[in-house]
Amino acid sequence: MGEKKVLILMGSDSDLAVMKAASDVLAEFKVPHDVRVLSVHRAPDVALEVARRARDEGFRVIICGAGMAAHLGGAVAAKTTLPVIGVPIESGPLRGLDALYSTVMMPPGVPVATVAIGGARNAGILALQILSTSDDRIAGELERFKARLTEQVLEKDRKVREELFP
Ligand code: RP5
Repeated sequence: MGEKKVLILMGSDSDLAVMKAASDVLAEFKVPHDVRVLSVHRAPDVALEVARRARDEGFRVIICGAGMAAHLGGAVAAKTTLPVIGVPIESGPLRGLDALYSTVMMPPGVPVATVAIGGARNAGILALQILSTSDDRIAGELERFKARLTEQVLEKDRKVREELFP
């Protein structure tokens, strides 16, 4: 494994069950990455310092997953010029809507590219797509990945039609 390219941050270890999907898809594509539990509420100085240093450390994309009043993505985006992808996590009585709004409703100038509630796998894929703009190996793997998605749908189409119209 070479230099770590993607930094995955999450607000709590309770987010790991969801956020592991981002790490898993990066591992599938053999992309070196790091994973940290760093709450911007409970450990603000550490979290912001990690965000501030991320580009110099070689990271090219940051993924932030957090639940409830989810300020991690926004605060990290305030401290870096790297692209930041936010994953709202379903947690607490509002079941992720609070985290979705907190993550997506950023002021002009400080974007967080927010995926669906619990959409950690898509966050990983979006990170791969960003890396693919300057990495032909990842671009090629993504082409094959998309082709497999198409094959899978066509196979389902074939099975459903076979079942309904034997
Ligand atoms: C957020 O609060 C975390 O991202 C997590 O989703 C939620 C609950 O955290 P814990 O109480 O499980 O540590 O900050």
